[in-house]
Amino acid sequence: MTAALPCLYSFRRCPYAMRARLALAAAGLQPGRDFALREVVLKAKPPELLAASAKGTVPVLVLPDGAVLEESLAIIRWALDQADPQGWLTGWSSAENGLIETLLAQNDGPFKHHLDRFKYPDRYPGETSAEHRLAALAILREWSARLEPGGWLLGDRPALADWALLPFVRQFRLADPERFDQEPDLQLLQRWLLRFLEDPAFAAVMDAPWAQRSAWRSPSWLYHLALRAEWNSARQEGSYRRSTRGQSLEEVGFIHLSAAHQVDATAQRFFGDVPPGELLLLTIDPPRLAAAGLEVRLELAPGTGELFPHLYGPLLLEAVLLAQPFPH
Ligand SMILES: N[C@@H](CCC(=O)N[C@@H](CS)C(=O)NCC(=O)O)C(=O)O
Repeated sequence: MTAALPCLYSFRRCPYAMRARLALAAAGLQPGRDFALREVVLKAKPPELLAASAKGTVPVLVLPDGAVLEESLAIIRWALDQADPQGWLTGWSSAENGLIETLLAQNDGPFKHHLDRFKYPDRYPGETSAEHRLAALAILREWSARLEPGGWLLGDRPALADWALLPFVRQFRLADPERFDQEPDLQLLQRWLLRFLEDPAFAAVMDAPWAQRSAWRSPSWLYHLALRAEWNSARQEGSYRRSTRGQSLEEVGFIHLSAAHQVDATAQRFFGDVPPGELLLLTIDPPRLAAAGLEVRLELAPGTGELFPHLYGPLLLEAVLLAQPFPH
């Protein structure tokens, strides 16, 4: 039997998750081989993530002994403890280590505060986006000045501080790239960011197997493949009543569902010819079906010898957590 692997819950576009993935990669750890990676969607967090870490943020690393690291910096330090061949955290003086801590605190504190209020004004009514942009820019100018001697925050080689701040500066730029690129007094920082954006190490953690476009399928959830047009009609009608392709709930008596591990084979068997974009994977929350008195039975599917979940009744829209294009 193979030993259980650490498990990382991650979200492709999250800057905290990006820096954790960068550190794991720098330590030479690989998803699939050294740890399992579960890509999540923030609006439908899998129950396994919430059971491990009730605060529900990513990244989270669950270790085989049950220990849970629920802060990106804790995950980074764990990774670098395994191996730190690039010297993210090794080879610095105690004064330099102090500076790394200060930069991390400045990023995760004031910079992130202003970044959010600049980038997502709708989420912060009463706040002035432009003022927060200026406050964030003042911090960026400070960081830019630090790059003067060697091109990195602490001199001529990157430290943890560089890797940990870069995904957030990238986010700042993404809010208004043209304006960022033309911003005066920021040339060194613009170059520092560009070098990161073009770095294969960054590209690697933004692509499979480090970052999947599709969410991890939880064994706690159930799934159903639906034609987009039929799902759209169901949303107008208030409930979904297709059993499987070409058959209704009324004709069959139940709706065919799949467990997480059965989705791919079901898609191949019944939906292989559906044009891209026309097939959706519905993620279903069983407790919501149960709360509405709807029964799911595990029953043998003829010809497969396999048990499949069957929903005896209509699929409530409220029980569908996600409807995502399949394959993604
Ligand atoms: N201090 C945490 C912050 C992580 C965090 O806030 N992640 C965001 C995504 S970028 C999140 O999971 N938010 C929860 C949500 O949006 O529901 C860390 O360093 O790991």
